[in-house]
Amino acid sequence: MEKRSAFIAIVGRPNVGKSSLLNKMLRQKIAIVSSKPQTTRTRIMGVLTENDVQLVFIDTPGLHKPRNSLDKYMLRSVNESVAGVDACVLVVEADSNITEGEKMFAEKFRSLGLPAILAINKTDTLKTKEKLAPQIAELSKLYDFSAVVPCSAQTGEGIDDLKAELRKLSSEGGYMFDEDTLTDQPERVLAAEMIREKLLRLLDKEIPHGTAVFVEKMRERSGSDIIDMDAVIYCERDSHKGIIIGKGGSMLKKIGSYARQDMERFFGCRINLQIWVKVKEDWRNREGILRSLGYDNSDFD
Ligand SMILES: Nc1nc2c(ncn2[C@@H]2O[C@H](COP(=O)(O)OP(=O)(O)OP(=O)(O)O)[C@@H](O)[C@H]2O)c(=O)[nH]1
Ligand SMILES: [Mg+2]
Repeated sequence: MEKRSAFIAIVGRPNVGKSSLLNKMLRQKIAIVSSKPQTTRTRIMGVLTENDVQLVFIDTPGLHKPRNSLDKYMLRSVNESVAGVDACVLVVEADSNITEGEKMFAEKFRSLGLPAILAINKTDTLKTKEKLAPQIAELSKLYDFSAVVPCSAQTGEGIDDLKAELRKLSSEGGYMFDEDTLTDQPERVLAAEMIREKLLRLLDKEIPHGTAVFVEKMRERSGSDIIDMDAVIYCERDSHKGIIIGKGGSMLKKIGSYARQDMERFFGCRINLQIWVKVKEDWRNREGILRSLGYDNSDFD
């Protein structure tokens, strides 16, 4: 059979479960997930090669009104992702109202003539499925979706249907990447993201949103299966630094130990992780710093 492929952007409002769906479809965790909105900051590519079809997913930051340069970067990265793909998955939460976000995406699909599938995620939270039909009817007025798939990234319900619908949108012409490609994220970035996920999980409110994580060193110790890693957490204020470190270093220890467990599972070896916390005031508005931390708009110019 001729090999087929498709580039697919996963889009939607913050916190609807875009990254969770990507991980579930790939059966590998490459995108971090948290209960706080605006978890994903960059485009993350994940590749699934199955049944002679290669689906190349682009996970995108949840769309929201930009308040600083980092937000503007995120918004641009969504726009650019949508412009360059064969199809989109618009993710919404079951039992939620239509907002400006969905309307804006529908408008974008229309202007680009882009096929889109509507994924209604978190169906596990519904007590009965009665609410699905009216929600589907409302959303279907926005756009002529190629398919509507109720699903749950948590239980796996509907995930195979979603993949099957996406395969229908693929075209002939071979694969874009090697069959065993999983992601375009370098190992250092994956490791830094694992640390940022723990910050989002363990710290309250705005503090994690004002952090960036950078892995400065990642080196295999010769003759052993240990990787030595140095990472820096940048935050915006001295007071935040204190909170991230915690009493007697207790919070930083917890962050490091959870992140290390994830890394050891993913990389399949032991990790010796050292983390420092540094203050860089207002980094989210400083283009030079954004660039040095990997939030680089120049790819888009
Ligand atoms: N109950 C339930 N929770 C889910 C499901 N999918 C995702 N979640 C939860 O929803 C929250 C957000 O998930 P993410 O995957 O980070 O959402 P996102 O859309 O990528 O968010 P941003 O990157 O911030 O735009 C997390 O707490 C997930 O555990 C689901 O199917 N059911
Ligand atoms: Mg995400």
